[in-house]
Amino acid sequence: MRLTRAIVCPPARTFSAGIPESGLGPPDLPLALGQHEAYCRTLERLGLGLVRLAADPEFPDSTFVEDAAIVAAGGAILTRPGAASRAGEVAALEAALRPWFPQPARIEPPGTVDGGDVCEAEGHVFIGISRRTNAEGAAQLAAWLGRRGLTSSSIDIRGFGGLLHLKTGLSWLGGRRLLAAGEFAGHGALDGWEIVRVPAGEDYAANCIGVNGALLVADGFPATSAVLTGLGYEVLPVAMSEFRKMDGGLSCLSVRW
Ligand code: CIR
Repeated sequence: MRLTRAIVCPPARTFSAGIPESGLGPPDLPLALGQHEAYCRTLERLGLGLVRLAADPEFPDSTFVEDAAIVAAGGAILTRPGAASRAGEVAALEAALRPWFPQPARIEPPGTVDGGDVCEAEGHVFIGISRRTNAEGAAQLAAWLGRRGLTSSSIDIRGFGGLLHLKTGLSWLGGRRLLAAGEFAGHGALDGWEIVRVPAGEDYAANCIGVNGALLVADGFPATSAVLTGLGYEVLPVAMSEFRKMDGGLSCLSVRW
């Protein structure tokens, strides 16, 4: 499917006050802003028109826009992010989506969903049950996807070595092929799918995004890039070091459709 739009939001001056788990230390804001701009330019080069939100210092994690809204099968659903400090991020996504999706669906309490737990793969959607996405939220999302003609299945990742989100370790590469790290590789929930394993020591590279024929992959993971290039993908390396420090991956910096 050809993508035409993406919503992005640069990191705010409060970025380093976001939820940290990586243990990699605080991000360098000027470097993060440069990396974000390079990410945006890559999307634009690939033909996407960007909706650029203003940085919002009230929400330090608001650069990770994918957690607050999901676009699938021609519709949009606003999430209820699982971290209380992120609940207010949804309003900006709702406003940004309005010109295309004037009446988005919503995850309702007590459901919680982070978009990072949602991996669409050729008409099927994997939903991670995580510390952020609960079973009720996953069920609401599955029902909405079903009404839009998409099948879905859930995977409980809470025992997966501290993974924050499903897509921290799993990405769709196109067709029936998935890129998987850690416990995902060999997991029964992915039976019937062709699994490309992320080489040892490069788990962060599991979060990649396909955009109009190219694959954006985090820079600095040469073994993963080599595997993907060998499979025939056009790999575009994107510097992500400062977002990684705040547990963010490539997918979470945009909502694409
Ligand atoms: C958080 O803990 O919510 C942020 N610091 C990182 C969110 C990353 N989002 C994503 O991978 N989808």
